[in-house]
Amino acid sequence: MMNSERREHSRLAFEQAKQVTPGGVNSAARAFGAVGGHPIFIQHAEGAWLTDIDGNRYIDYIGSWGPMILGHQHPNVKRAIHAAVDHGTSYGAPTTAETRLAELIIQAVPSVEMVRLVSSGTEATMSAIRLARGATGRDKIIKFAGNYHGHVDSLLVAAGSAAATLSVPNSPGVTRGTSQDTLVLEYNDVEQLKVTFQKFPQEIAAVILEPICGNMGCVTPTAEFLNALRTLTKQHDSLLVFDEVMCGFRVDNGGAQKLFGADPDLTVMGKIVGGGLPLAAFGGKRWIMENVLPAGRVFQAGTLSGNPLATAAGIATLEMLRDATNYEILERQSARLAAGLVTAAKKHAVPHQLNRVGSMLTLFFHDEPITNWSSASRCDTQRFAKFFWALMDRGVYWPCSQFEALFVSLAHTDELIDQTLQAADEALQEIARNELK
Ligand code: KE4
Repeated sequence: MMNSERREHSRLAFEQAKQVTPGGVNSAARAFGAVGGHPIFIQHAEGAWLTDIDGNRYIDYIGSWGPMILGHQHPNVKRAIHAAVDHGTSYGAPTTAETRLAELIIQAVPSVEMVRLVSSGTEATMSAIRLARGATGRDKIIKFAGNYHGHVDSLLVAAGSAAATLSVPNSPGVTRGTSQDTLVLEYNDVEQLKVTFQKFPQEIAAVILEPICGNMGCVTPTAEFLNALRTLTKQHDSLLVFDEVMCGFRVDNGGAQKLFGADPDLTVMGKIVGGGLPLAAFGGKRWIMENVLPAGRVFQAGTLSGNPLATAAGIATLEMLRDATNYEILERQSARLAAGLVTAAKKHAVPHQLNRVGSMLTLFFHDEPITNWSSASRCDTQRFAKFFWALMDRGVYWPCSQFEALFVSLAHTDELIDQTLQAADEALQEIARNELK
């Protein structure tokens, strides 16, 4: 059993980091804001393991927020990066590796006929939104509460007045001018989608969604919702944009669209596609993508786009993931973990819901079905925080928010799943006992 004293170096490192970096982190998601305490600073990662700077080891269920589906330091990925680095690190000129990675993406993702590589998921969604507006000549974008698409100004919005579905900025610095063309609807609400298209006929450039949500915890679309999205966007000449930054290559080699048999117009990808290095992509139907500069007039560029080291890591990762047996292994291991978590929660009478698609899942601390942001937001986040730290003290590193998905990798063996379930059982027992006091 570990305790906070054994994270003293991380605590001191955090104090030092806060002197030079806002909040001591380079991404707000890592600051442990939702669970309290301080983040742990990582020294080493290998397979399914993280080691912090105090020497504590953890079974890792964040996997760098999704990219590490093969496990940390997979030999194929390491070999590819080492080979690439001997030829330099960045050229600002095209390479055949970028074409190879684009071909692998196009072969895997059913709706994608052309692709542009960028350096982050945010950059990919920002570019996809600009492209959708440029290709349709329209301004309005529909997004859904609880969906996160990176820190794109026009998507950093919250539901405004429920009636109008008009949005309001949800960060200082996002102007009303930027947010006024973004409409925020409730995920899985078909009626609201229909009404909104009727209200803004011929004004909606695109609808963007996480086809499998990870950013309110794991939430899946109903078949009715998916059908309505495709039918209404086609009917109104709007584009359907799947943000598969998280679920792409995660739930299937072809992502959520392959799993659901969906046919979006544009797809945004990230995380796994870069094999753990900074690389993301947006792609889709050829007639749309050929609007992107210099083929077309929609501006898009990037110094490190298609970086040689990142494309090497991405190619090695996607080549591995072409073997469907990987997804059979991920399904088996993830199903074991999910079943064990439910058994433990039931055993200790802790209200819970577990949503899972393949190797992305969330144990929600709530007893009603979690189908959208309004249901997810009713989770007991205090209880989640206790669970998080009880797992950390038992060497299991869970996502540091109730509103995130956890990820199982190919490195999560039966033994590690069992070790995790033992820790989860003790953690849930501890919660149940403390709450009865
Ligand atoms: P990045 O800019 O962080 O590479 O990607 C943004 C993004 C876009 N779309 C989806 C569906 C995403 O999940 C993300 C980023 N995900 C978060 C975690 N849920 C990244 C964690 C972080 O920001 O540190």
